[in-house]
Amino acid sequence: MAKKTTASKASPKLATATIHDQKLHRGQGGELHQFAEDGQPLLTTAQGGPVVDDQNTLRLGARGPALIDDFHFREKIFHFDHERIPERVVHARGYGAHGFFETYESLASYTRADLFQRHGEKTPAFVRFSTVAGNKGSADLARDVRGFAVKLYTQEGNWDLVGNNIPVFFIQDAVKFPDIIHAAKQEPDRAFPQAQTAHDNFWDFISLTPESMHMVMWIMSDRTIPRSFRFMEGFGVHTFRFVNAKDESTFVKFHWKPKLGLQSVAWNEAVKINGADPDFHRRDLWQSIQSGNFPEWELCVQLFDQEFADSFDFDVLDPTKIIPEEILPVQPIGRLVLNKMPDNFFAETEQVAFMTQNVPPGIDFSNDPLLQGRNFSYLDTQLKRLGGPNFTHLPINAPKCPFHNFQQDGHMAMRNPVGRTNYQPNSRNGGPRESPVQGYRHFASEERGPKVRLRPESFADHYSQARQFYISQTPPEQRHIAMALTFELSKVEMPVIRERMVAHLLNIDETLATTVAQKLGFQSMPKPADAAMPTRQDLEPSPALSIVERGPKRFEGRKLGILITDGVDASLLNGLTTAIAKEKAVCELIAPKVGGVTASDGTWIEAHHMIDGGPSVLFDAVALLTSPAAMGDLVNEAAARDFVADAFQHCKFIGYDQSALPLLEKAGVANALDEGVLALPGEEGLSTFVAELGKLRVWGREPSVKLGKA
Ligand code: HDE
Repeated sequence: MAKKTTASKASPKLATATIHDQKLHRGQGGELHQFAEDGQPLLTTAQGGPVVDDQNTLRLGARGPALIDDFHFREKIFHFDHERIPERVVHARGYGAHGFFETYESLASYTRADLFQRHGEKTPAFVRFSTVAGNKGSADLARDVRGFAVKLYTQEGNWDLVGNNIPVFFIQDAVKFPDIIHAAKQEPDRAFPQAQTAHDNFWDFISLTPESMHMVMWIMSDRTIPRSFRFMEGFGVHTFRFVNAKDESTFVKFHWKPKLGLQSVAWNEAVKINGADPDFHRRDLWQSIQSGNFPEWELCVQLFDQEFADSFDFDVLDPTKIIPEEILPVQPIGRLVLNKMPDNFFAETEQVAFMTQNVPPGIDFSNDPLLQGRNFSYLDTQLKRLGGPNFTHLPINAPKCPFHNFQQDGHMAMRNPVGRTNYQPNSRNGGPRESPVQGYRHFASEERGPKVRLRPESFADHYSQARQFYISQTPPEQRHIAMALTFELSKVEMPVIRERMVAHLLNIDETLATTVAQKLGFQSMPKPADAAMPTRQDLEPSPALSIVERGPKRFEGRKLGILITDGVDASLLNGLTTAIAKEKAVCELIAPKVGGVTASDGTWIEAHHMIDGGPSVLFDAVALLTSPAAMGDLVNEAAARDFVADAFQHCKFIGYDQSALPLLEKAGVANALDEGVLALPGEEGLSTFVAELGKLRVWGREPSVKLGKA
């Protein structure tokens, strides 16, 4: 039976356009600009050929086979088929932003690096934050280390400080990197779990690798579930060198300190955020930069000489160790401001290529074996990922200072030498030359010794700093470490792995070990693990290691979620939003229905979310501004009850007006009201609430809601 055929409805006019219908314009360079009938630029192929119909492929008859003559279709599909490049083998999921680095004062006595010579010098920057284990599409709040990679486009070439939000690493030698990463990522046969270390392979490797114990304390702490990229620290991890114009070296460790202070979320909250908004961290950075609230960090350094290094309890070349800030204070030397999102995610964030070996004159490496291995790996990985040696031609990777060399050809070469001379030395006095004065001089450290595969004795103590980290945490943070270990090990199927881990914990803290063992249902305790270094040192706690101790004490940069209903007291709502704006924080309104509510004075108030779409886990604190009339429906809504119950169990501040009491009751918290649940109405109520918000959480509540009972 003959079928009726219809012409494309999408763009019938385009399909019938002829060259006579087009408006033609010559550009300043004489190039032809073609416009479609509606004034939009004319769609062309990648070769510049005008496209007649982008809705229908070329066919033999309306219902016949497609024709190979259709070069537009072939080109379009071919390009689409090649849109993906390999994701990063680690740190696949990331998000970046542009900004600048500003130097406070000249550091000429320590380093000849051009960016540190002048007070107020501004250097363009690009930063990419990432998780490590998950694939590109994984959720933002996986429990994981965060990458904190900074590219500074200095006048003497790019400097990449490719750091993490944790100052130590799992392993001491780069040769173990493929093993730790294989173990952490999805198991190879089943390809799960995604973006999680809660599985046998990871804990098997860890429990057989005592050098990872310090890092284990960090990753089981709330550091691995940050509230925002904006509220986390960054670390260069390794010891580097500053080298001055006289070729004198000073050891340096780099720290990024967030201006808004540190903050993390609760584990139960992280799990729910991943469902409610898997792009939570991306959205946070996007929203704050787009609204002009530019995140900022200070670059701080710990500077020390060989004498300090020799006197320090641990080896400064060991990347599983820190130098506590209380022993060697950090000094701020400049600030990093992120003020512009990329125009195109792929072109910039995906194609940016960080390489630890990108250092300008005046910054040099130490012999940290992990750093040495990284210097080898990063160039290699870019070649694979970006498909050829010319990835430095991509704008995001190209230096912003002048550069000249004789490199040529290769895939996608955009810049090629002109003229006859593409070598040097040459007789035509042509092309760039090296300079013994201005060129990069590696620090001429004296090195000698036999060629060996040997771990130094000075790397052998794996427990002292792990314990120091643990005892430096506040009680809620210690509870969270115990809970995290229990959760992760509960997912492990081989009992021997759990036992081995508890045996290590016994070398770190006995109470921690017993708490975890009890929760895991151990009948008896194992023997402490054989330590490479039997005597663990009892180091002084370092309060700088606690997030809670370093809390911001203010609500700036945070978000209040206000649940409103029809009949909401308009002046109370107005008072609250004004007070929050004064704190340089943000409010979002959540209403029972999409759209908004009618306030007590009859005004229409637009809401950002309906309750299901705006659960309280997305906010740092919540307020309940309701009306008696709306309460009947609200108390019967599960999402509204969860909104309150979650905010309460996540130890958030809750402000409410009296009409919301039945909701507090239905959420099961009315009998447990504490200093974090505050009645709002009245001048005083409002200002007390806003002032209290700076504390961020009511940790004292945690044991009573059982969340924290490990
Ligand atoms: Fe990386 N790491 N890494 N790493 N790393 C990569 O390079 C590697 C290590 C870090 O946003 C890869 O471009 C080895 C420590 C960040 O694009 C790869 C070793 C620290 C990023 C690589 C380490 C890091 C990477 C994968 C052990 C903190 C993301 C894709 C010796 C100081 C950068 C890529 C971005 C990425 C190798 C250990 C930080 C394969 C061999 C320690 C932030 O080259």
